[in-house]
Amino acid sequence: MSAETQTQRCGRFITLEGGEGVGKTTNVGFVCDWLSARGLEVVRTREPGGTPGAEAIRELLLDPSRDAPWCDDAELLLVFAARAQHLAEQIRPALARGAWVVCDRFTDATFAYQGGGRGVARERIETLEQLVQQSLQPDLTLLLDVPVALAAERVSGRGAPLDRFEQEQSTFFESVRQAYLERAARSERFAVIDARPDLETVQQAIGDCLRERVAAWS
Ligand code: Z5A
Repeated sequence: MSAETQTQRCGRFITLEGGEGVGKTTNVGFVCDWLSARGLEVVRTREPGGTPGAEAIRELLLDPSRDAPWCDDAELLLVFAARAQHLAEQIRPALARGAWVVCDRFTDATFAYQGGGRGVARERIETLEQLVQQSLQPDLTLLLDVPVALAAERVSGRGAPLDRFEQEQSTFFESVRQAYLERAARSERFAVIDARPDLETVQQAIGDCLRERVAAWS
């Protein structure tokens, strides 16, 4: 195994997941502040993206003005190309030096969007996951769960132009949500957070979860 694919881990890896508009970006900041307040070195990042090369791939993936959509395999490979660069350049070095990495989306998003949403076979995604990540998995995944209609209201409330994924139909997002919930039910790595209430209540739940998990790790 190459040095690049093996991570000597001292830090912890926390991901936030969920459909569009559930509050991931808002709450990534809360998680980072919560950890920093405890004296930890925190690296905030996101997927697709997190490094200049991976951000360039993100642009390709999200651009709504493309004449022809990506075929499913191209989309899947672009997602993992961005992830490979992100892991090599940012995530693995940060974990190796003992930083805590907080990432807005990671491979669970691939299982939810490319798997649940587009219908790509789970085995195909698992093959690339193994190739790119080896054994690296998040220590904790906060799955923010909101009904699709409420999430869509929050996205339209922001008034920003919609990217290529945000232009999908609600049936696509129902499949994405279902895929996330099924995945969460199969692994203790996940904490499902009811993200319907006001932000203060949601962040109280996230703080409670972090307190419990971090205590269990120390
Ligand atoms: N994608 C993929 O297909 N495969 C992959 O492997 C990966 C990604 C990694 C880009 O992701 C797209 O890439 C994504 C899937 C695909 N597409 N989609 N859809 P992204 O994370 O950048 O895009 P996003 O999911 O669309 O993120 P978002 O729109 O920024 O949503 P969010 O981060 O979850 O929500 P937010 O911006 O924090 O909050 C939305 C609004 O709601 C905002 O005005 C907040 O102030 C408000 N808000 C948040 N929480 C609350 C509460 N509790 N109450 C009331 N209002 C709230």
